[in-house]
Amino acid sequence: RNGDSVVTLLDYGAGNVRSVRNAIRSLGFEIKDVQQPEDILEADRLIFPGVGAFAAAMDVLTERRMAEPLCTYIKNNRPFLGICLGLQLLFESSEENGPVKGLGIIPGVVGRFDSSNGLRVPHIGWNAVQTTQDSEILEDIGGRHVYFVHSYRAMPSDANKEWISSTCTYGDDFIASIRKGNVHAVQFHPEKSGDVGLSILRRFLGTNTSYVGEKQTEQKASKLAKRVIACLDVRTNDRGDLVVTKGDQYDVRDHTKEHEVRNLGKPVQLAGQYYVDGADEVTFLNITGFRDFPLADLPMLKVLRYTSENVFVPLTVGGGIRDFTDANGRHYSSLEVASEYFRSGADKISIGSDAVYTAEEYRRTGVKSGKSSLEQISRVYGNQAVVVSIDPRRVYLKSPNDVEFKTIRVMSPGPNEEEYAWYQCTVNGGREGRPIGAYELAKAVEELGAGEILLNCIDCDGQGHGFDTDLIKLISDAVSIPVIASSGAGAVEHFSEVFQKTNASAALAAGIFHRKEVPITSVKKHLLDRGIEVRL
Ligand code: 1PR
Repeated sequence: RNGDSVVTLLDYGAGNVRSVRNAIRSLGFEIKDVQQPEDILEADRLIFPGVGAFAAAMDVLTERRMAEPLCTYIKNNRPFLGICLGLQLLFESSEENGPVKGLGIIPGVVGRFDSSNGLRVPHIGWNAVQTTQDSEILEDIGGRHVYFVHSYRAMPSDANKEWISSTCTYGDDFIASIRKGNVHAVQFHPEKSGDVGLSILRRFLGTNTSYVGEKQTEQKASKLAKRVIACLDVRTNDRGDLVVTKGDQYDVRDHTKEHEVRNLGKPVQLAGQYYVDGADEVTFLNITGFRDFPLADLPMLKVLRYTSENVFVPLTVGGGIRDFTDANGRHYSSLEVASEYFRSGADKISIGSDAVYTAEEYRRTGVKSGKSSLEQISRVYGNQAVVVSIDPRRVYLKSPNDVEFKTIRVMSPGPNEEEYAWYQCTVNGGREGRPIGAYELAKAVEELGAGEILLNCIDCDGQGHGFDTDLIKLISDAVSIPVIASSGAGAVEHFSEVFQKTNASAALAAGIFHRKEVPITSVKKHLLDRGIEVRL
């Protein structure tokens, strides 16, 4: 074994570091896991991808007697790369469920983003970094977008300024990376930052090739980019093959005699293509997850495993995330289902039907039981890992007083000249309407711990007439977590429209990408021409 190609990984088992492993392997390196404290001191290069909550991570490091060798390793100026929490833990303390003491190597306190001025927290997405000193591994990266997902951050101060190698602006200027000698740490996720991220890892690993993309001549003021997401609705067709399908208002069968499930391609292959085309994220929805038991649905887990080997942007998976009792009476909790997805390479899971029942219950009782899928998964993996997917249908009304739910005055009247509408939530892939509106659901799930909302609209799905901007404005103004606009994209103009008229953080499309009508690059270029910040 050639020692030069081995990287030591400090994975304390708190979450998904599969993508870090995949990224290291894709660069031709082998991974040696830290098994005991001594392995840290013997490492040639150490990568520490922190996951989960600050306090829990410190507890594990202390219990396993790893905190001390880690501090020694860093103080000896040995090659080190901390990622996300792996940066935060180097500071003196964190306010996350605290104050909690950190490793105390860098002066400063890690605090929460201030959401009081309407800033959406968590900070999720592609934001540009400004390099402040020769950071070595960030060469050529200043002004480029990298992927962040976090609610806490360390702030620059006189006491820590010699450590700072780049900053990023989100509300305030916070520390995006540090460097002193051979010690590096980044708040963002290089393993999820596409080519730019891989080039950062490559440089840390010493293969020192420059970033091959277009050279950035000047650093732009950092601004969170609007994300363009490719969505793959996945199910098994009548022949038993797992296919990417696409519905019209959720009907995925052809209008022919055979009535077959539309087949638009293979999930792993399409996801790989969208990554190369510049998708900022890829979402898989197991659209028959409400029927089948997801853990029996091994093909979907395999899809994630294979996809995450080559796709270095965030992956979300949804469909069937709920408690389940199988035919033998064995009970699986939604947390087990989600954990299996995370282990297979998902960065976020998305909950649909189950979140509707939870929100209904919460509205009825006013009590957070703490036992719902949403609450449990968010508690263990953090709210940035939990998306709630809403499948609303527009219901026209003569008067806003006709229902107890939030209504809006519609731009174009309904079939009987109705001027108002509410958006009724549905479950089981749009098959059943429930007594709760999209507005009420969004507010409730935000309180219960959702980190993001994927906002579909059954009326617009697959129609290509544009997003329902009334609905998206209503929801994106009502919550302070990011909202992903979905359903109805048919042309590049629909993307600029949704970002200009609403506060959506991302726009998702399926049909136009699968049918190759509009490439992702054209969407990005159009947004850029309209002055909308995107990652190129
Ligand atoms: O309820 O937790 O099992 O989750 C089921 C998930 O599957 C939900 O996220 C739900 O939205 C999704 N789903 C269920 N049935 C369908 C269906 O189409 N029959 N797909 C379905 C929903 C909607 C979008 C679509 C956009 C963009 N797909 O994700 O990709 O509307 O399409 P477009 O750009 O072509 O207009 P659970």
